[in-house]
Amino acid sequence: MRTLIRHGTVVTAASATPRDVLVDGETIARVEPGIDEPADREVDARGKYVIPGGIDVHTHLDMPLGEITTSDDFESGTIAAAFGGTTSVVDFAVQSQGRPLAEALETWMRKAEGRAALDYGFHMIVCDLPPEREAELDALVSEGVTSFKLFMAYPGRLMLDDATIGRVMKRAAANGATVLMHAEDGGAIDALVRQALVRGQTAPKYHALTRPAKTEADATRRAIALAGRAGVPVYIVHVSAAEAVEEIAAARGRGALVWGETCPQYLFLSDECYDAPDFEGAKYVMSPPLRPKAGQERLWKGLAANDLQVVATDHCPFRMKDQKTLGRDDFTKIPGGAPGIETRMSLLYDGGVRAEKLTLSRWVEVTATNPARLFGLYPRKGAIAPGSDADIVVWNPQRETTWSAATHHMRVDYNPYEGRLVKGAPDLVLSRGRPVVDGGRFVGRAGAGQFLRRAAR
Ligand code: DUC
Ligand code: ZN
Ligand code: ZN
Repeated sequence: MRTLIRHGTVVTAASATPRDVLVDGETIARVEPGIDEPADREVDARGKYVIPGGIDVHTHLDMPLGEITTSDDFESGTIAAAFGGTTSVVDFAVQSQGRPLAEALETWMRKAEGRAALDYGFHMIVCDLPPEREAELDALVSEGVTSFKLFMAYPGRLMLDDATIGRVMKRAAANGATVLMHAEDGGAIDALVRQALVRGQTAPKYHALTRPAKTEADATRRAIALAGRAGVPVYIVHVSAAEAVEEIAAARGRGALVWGETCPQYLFLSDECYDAPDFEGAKYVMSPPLRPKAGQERLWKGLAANDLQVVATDHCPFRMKDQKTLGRDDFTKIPGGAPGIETRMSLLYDGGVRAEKLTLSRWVEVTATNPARLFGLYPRKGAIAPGSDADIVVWNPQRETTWSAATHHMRVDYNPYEGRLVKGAPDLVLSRGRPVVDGGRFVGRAGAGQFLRRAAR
């Protein structure tokens, strides 16, 4: 099957130029002006942008948390992602304490296989690793799982001590993996949480009040120091606080190998959401929490100036109806996380490019190209170039969407951006040359997605 996309503006991380794109089978064959070749399908992209499909390197599909599970699985989640202009996800396999890492990978492979409509890869969340089992990390790298997420928060569950973090980092330095860090000071937060509960402070807003920005900034600084000692690059996930951006910017200024990811919720929503009446604030219970509005400009500037390199979603959906309500009388029991896999590209286009905070190329770079570069997928993904996978979005800058739980495709009963009007949406989404979303309809297939073996550094 050959598809010729004509008369569009091809936007890459480097340029925005009028080009035609010829797709042959699963890959891009030519990117040139005025291609005149026969094709099975011609797409008129006049007035539209032709961009590499979005890559969301931070999702939690079908993820158990205690007795419950995130409400999107690999089918519903990747379909929703496609509607939003994303064509690949990198999700997190989670090690069970004391169990082999390979077992977690197998479990997550089974969750995705036959269900994912888009290509998918995995990071591994490592929550315990005695020295004699470090070789398991090397085995993951050979399987294409080339990044490990570690936690500095959630003592007793996911948090690692500095010695273990140091060992995993050294091993990653040697086997070419990258370390992702959840940077929040778990000890300090736990103390604040216990105090709040003693005082009877149980409402959702206390989730945010017990995780102050300083706990994020302090942990960020420590993560960078530990990574520096081990000689491994560290990618700080879900950066929410201006103070944490300062730590990353300062370290990069000193030449440290550190990258920062933020998420739309931290760019567009603020801690005022926790003042919502009744239990509504639970919609925004996530870690790190939403921060004061005043700090958002620092995140935007950080993205524009390359202090931060990636916008991913941390898509971690739980229903309000019967999941978030588990914490009605105790904020510590509210499952943390919010949906966003579908809304990322349009929010960033509307509130970033149209608002003149990001250039078109930077929008593509932080949503697709950098995620591919940092996680071993480039130039197969994240590029519009001959030889790259034909993961292509024809982006209509005029198409409007009013985000709502009533019409979105994520399998969750609320949308954090309910009622927000955005301009810019995909007209056509191709995954390895095959249409998955066309004119607002899903035309792909659950199970068509392939596992992405990612390269090490
Ligand atoms: N960290 C994440 O990255 N996602 C969900 C919860 C968390 O703490
Ligand atoms: Zn995290
Ligand atoms: Zn996450």
